[in-house]
Amino acid sequence: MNEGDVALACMRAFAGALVRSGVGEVGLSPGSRSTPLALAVAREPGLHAHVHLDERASAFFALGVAKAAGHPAAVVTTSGTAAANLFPAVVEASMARVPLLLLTADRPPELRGVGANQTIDQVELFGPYVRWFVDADVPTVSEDALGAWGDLARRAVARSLGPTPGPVHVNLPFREPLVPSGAEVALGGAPPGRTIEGHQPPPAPTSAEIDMLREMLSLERGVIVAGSLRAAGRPALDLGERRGWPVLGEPTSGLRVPGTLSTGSLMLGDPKFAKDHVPQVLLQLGAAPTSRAGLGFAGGAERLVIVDPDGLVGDPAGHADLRIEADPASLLETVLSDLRPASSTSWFDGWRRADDAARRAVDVVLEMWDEPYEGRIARDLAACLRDGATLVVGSSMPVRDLDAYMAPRNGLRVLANRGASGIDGFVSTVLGVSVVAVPPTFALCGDLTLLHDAGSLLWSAQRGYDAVFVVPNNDGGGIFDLLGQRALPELDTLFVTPHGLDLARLADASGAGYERVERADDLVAAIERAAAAGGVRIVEVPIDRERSIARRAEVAAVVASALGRT
Ligand SMILES: Cc1ncc(C[n+]2csc(CCOP(=O)(O)OP(=O)(O)O)c2C)c(N)n1
Ligand SMILES: [Mg+2]
Repeated sequence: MNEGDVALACMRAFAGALVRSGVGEVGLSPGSRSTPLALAVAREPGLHAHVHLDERASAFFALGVAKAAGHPAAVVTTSGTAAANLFPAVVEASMARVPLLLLTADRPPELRGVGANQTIDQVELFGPYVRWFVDADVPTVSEDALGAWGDLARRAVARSLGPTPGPVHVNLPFREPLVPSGAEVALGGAPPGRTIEGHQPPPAPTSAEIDMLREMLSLERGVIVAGSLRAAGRPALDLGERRGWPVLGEPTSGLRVPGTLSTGSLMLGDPKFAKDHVPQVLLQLGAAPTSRAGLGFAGGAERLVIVDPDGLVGDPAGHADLRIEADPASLLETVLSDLRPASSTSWFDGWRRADDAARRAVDVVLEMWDEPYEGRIARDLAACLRDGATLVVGSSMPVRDLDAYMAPRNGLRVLANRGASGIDGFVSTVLGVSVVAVPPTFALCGDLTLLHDAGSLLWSAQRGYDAVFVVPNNDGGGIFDLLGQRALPELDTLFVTPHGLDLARLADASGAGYERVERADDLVAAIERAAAAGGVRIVEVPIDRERSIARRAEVAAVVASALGRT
């Protein structure tokens, strides 16, 4: 029996308790110091190890799993910069409230701070971005080792789930020899039983908060805006119906469903419409709106009420008159029955007429254009997927285009890394989601977003995942054409960064399937072919930047004129 045998036995107790706490998927990367943990994970029948070369990708992969499952996934790394590579996904998980277990191997205390190879200070490595940090003991045979390691795993899972879900870091020091001899080690104590914790509910709102909410909800001209949310639920729609308030659900809210506005962001982008429709109260559920127009509209409301289960930063401009940390569905259900029906339907009818007119006008113009346009790609992709599908959408223009152009529908789940809105780790996130979602998982992302995580595509495209990436390729970050940087002489070199890279060759090198779509009408058939073929596939849609800028202006003009006629 050596140190490696003891460490493996303890890590097996830890891994077994992870399974009993509902953890199933683990991202894992090669390394020596993590040997006992890696072996324990691989040898635990209830855990599925997904091997990634790059720890950053591995962490985003686990984030994708956890985001789709609503339950933590784990990521295992060796020591040193391997552990530091988890940071971007940790930040995203923290800000988007995604439960994640970070299991980093480390040197034992006597080898820290003395210049040992591949050793950095891993204590509290992720600072305020984790909900809990534990520097575990070096594994030893003790009276209650089974109970203690099991308990550590169980507590880590529980802390990742609440009260505010997020990442938990367990730093695990191991002494050499790290490789077990194969000798059996009998650990003392008994493992804790099966305890699967769910999300812990936020504290109940006070009666003063509820009274104030009722008062706000009794105003006549209200609008409900749902940003990123774990579960918005039916009560928001019931509230809209009862009070005659339009509901504008961002795709990631789960509330872009029939009965809600179809072109809300495009309408709010029309200055005249926004000016004529300032609400007495805007009820924001979850995160702040993604679009500038939505943000401006929320900021211009006479009163702003925010209901969010996690206290997400949902009020960047600091306008809120009332903020309640509560689950929107149950809170709204509580107050719904006390609210009287709207006294007139004119406010609601005005919004509905405008939305119908804008939708019709936008659809007509999108159908007229033969060449691909990002707005139509977003609209058609969201519309063509089967019920039960999951769509992961990248930051930059794709998330905004989906918000602007997606028609309400049931049966589609939309996910995005919008906690910190990075363009990093996208491919890995999608592949993680694909482990949980109905296959295949669909993704919409820009070319830079795909390239940022190209390593993950190279590593994972042939590892049995099922995902279709639809990539409007405008040769760089087209978003900068729509921002103030457009006026700078350095627009291309410092901001858009055209790369000229051939995505077909990237697909070829990684073994991913590939198809290029040149005409707008051909996209849906290409997506269906890719989905039917299985595996990881890229559908590239070339976009001309200058033409896209002109098309966006044309859509805005068409919307303005349709709204002007209502
Ligand atoms: C990790 C990270 N680095 C940089 C940025 C800043 N950024 C926001 S959008 C963007 C360009 C994205 O380009 P692409 O994915 O091609 O989408 P497009 O703008 O063309 O729609 C960049 C660099 C970011 N959000 N995240
Ligand atoms: Mg781009």
